[in-house]
Amino acid sequence: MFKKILIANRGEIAVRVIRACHEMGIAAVAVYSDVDRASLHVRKADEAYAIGAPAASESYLNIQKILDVAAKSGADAIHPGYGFLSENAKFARACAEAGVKFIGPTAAAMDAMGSKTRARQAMERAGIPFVPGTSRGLESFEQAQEVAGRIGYPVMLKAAAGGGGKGMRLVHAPEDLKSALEGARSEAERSFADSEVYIEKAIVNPRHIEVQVLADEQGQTVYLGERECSLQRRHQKVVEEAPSPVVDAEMRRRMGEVAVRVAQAAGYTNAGTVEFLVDQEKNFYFLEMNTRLQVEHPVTELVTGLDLVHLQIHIANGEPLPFTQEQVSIRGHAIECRIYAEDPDNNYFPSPGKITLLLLPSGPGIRRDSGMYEGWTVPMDYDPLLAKLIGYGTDRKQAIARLQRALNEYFVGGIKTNISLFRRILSSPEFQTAKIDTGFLDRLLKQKDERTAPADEQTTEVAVIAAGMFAVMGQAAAGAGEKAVLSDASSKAPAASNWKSAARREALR
Ligand code: MV4
Repeated sequence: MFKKILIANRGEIAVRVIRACHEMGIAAVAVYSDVDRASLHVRKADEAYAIGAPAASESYLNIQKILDVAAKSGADAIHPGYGFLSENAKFARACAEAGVKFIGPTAAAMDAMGSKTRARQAMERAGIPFVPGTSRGLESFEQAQEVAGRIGYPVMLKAAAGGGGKGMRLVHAPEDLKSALEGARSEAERSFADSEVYIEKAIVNPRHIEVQVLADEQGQTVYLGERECSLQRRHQKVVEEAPSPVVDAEMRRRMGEVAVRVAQAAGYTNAGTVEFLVDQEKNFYFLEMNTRLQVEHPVTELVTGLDLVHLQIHIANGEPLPFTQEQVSIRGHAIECRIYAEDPDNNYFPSPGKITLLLLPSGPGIRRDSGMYEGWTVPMDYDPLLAKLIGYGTDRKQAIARLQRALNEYFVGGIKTNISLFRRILSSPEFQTAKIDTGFLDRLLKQKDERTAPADEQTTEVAVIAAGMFAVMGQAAAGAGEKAVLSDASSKAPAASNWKSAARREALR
C-alpha cells in the first residue's frame, strides 16, 4: 500500500481525502497557495508545502510545482480531488512519467471522454443511447440547418470541449439557428480555444441523473446507483440526493448497466460518473462522463455504506474490487446541501471574509464535510464552496426532516452564506413531493422572498422572545460572538438594541 499520498487540492475535498488517508494509515501531504497557509487542509495534513501565488495557474494548476512537492516529500501517489487538475490528462500522464500513481483513470480514458464529440462517437460504436444529433463537429450552417430540420426543433448547440453550459445555445426556430451557431462558436473559441460545435435534439425540462461507477484495474466494473442532481442554478448544482425519487429498481438496473458499458467502452478505471438527461417519459440519454470523484459523492456513500475514497486508493494500488454487483445494495435516502459563501440578498454573489462565529449542526443522520473553521478567512480567489451538509434517513421524508433540523442549528457569522436558501428549498411543497426538474430553482427564486414579506403572528412572537432573551443575557452571554453579529449590522446603536435587531433578523430568515 502507498505510504504517503499528496493531495493536489484544497478546501473540504482535501480534508475529505486526508481523513481517508489517516483511516488507512497513510501519511497525507498538503499543498497550499499563499492565501491558504492557514486553511483547514494544511492544519490536518501531516506535511504541507507552499506552491505559490493565489492564482490557480501559479499553484493548484501548476503541474511542475505539484510534481516537485511529490518528489521532495517522497509521496508515492497523488489524489487530485475535483476541479483543478482532476480531469487533466496531461497531469495524469506527467504523474505516470514521474513514477507517482495518479489516483484516478488513465490519461487515455480521460482523453476519450474529454471531447464530447469523441465521447459520442465511442458511445455510438458501443450502442449506448444518447440524445439524437451529430457525433462530429458541424462543418457549415447548411449542415446545421439540415440536421436540425431532420431531428426537429427545439435543438441544442453545444461546444465539443464544453461543460458547465459554456458554448451552449437552445434554438427554438430555424430563423434563430444562424446567430445561435455563431454565438456558440465564438463562446467556445473564447472559453476553450476550440470552436468545434455539434448539435443535439433539445430535451425539454430534463432531469439530470448521474450514475456512480467504480472500475478496478483487473477489468471489473460496477455501478453504485444514481444521484438526482436536477436542482441547479446557472449550471451549478445546489442540492443532490440518492436515490432519485423518479428511478425505480428496474430503471436503476437499466441505467446502471448502460453506465457500466460506457465506462468499459472508454477503458475506464477508478471512480467515475456517467451523466444522463432524463425526459418526462423517463427515457434516459447518455450526456457525458465525469472522470473524477464528484462533489456529491457522499450521498452515494451514505446509501451504499461504501467509502469511495478508500476504494479509489485500493483500486489505484492495483487491488481488485472487494465486492460484486450483486453485493451492492441501496438502503435509505441521503440529501446534500452545498454551503457556499455567497449573499442571498445580493443575487448570490460570492461573499468572502472572516468567519467570526461558527455553530455546527450534528446529531442523528447528519454528515458535514467542511473546509472552514471559526477564525478562518474565506479567500476570494477560489470557488466559494465552504462545506457540504448531508442528511441521511431511512426514507426521503426522514432525511428532509433531519436536514431541516440541522440547517436550523447551523450558524455561520461574519460572512454571508446560502444556508437560508436550503431552508426555503426543503420546505417547499414541490421539493417535498419531489417535483424537481432543472427549472425548479429558478421558479422558486422568482417567487417573492418570504423575508421581505410581512411576518406572520407566530414568527413575530418568536422574534420578540429571542430579542428579549438576547437583551437580558446581554454582554455576558455574548462574549466573542457579539462582534460576529454586530459586524454585519450597520447601526451604530448600543449593543443591546443591536442584539435585538440581530435576533429579529435571525428569526425572520
Ligand atoms: C441539454 C439540455 C437539453 N437537451 N442537452 C446543461 C449543462 C450541460 N452539461 C448539459 N446541459 C443541458 N443539456 C439537450 N440535448 C439541457 C441542459 C440543461 C441542464 C441539464 C442538466 C441540469 C441543468 C440544466 C440546466 C439547463 C440546461
